[in-house]
Amino acid sequence: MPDTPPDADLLLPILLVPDPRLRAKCRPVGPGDADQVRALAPRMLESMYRAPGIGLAAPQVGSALRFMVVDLQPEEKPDPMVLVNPEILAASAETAVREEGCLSLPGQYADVTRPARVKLRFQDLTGARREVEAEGLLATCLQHELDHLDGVLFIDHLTPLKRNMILRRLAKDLKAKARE
Ligand code: K2U
Ligand code: ZN
Repeated sequence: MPDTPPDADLLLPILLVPDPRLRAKCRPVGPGDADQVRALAPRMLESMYRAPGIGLAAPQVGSALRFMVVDLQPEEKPDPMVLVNPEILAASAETAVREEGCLSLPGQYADVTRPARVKLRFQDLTGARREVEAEGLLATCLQHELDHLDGVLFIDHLTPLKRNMILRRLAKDLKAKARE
């Protein structure tokens, strides 16, 4: 067995558009799901760090449960967040535009307008109720991941013209990669 890094077998494949599981409307995490969430969350974090990325939502690894992981500074001092059953309590009327990408649409980027500040309520892995107020990249990332839990992708916030351009380019890139 080649000397694979210790956490390599932890990695989960990240689903790519147009996989229908990315369009799932995820169901709330209940007490019966605790073991699955506790088993998946660390593997989602490993897969996210390896991508690299700063966020990953359960449907991106094929789980239709409402939870996501986020870590804005994976390199320096990792500060992983696991957000279970997250919901937006408040969003600013003020918006911000930021270029977004998505691990499920590799190589595709576009400007997306979203509320500049959001307040989320969620449960952490211990089940404790938490709240977080975010602005900047964290606000963008949390809203991007929360969209995933409703089967919404960042391209759904674009004009149909831009969305179709990205989908065509992605299909071409993935076909070319399959031929390599
Ligand atoms: O959900 C995902 O696919 C991970 C996303 C999260 C994200 C998208 C847009 C803006 C912020 C976060 C990204 O692929 S993570 C890659 C990345 C890294 C640094 C800055 C922005 C995006
Ligand atoms: Zn994404």
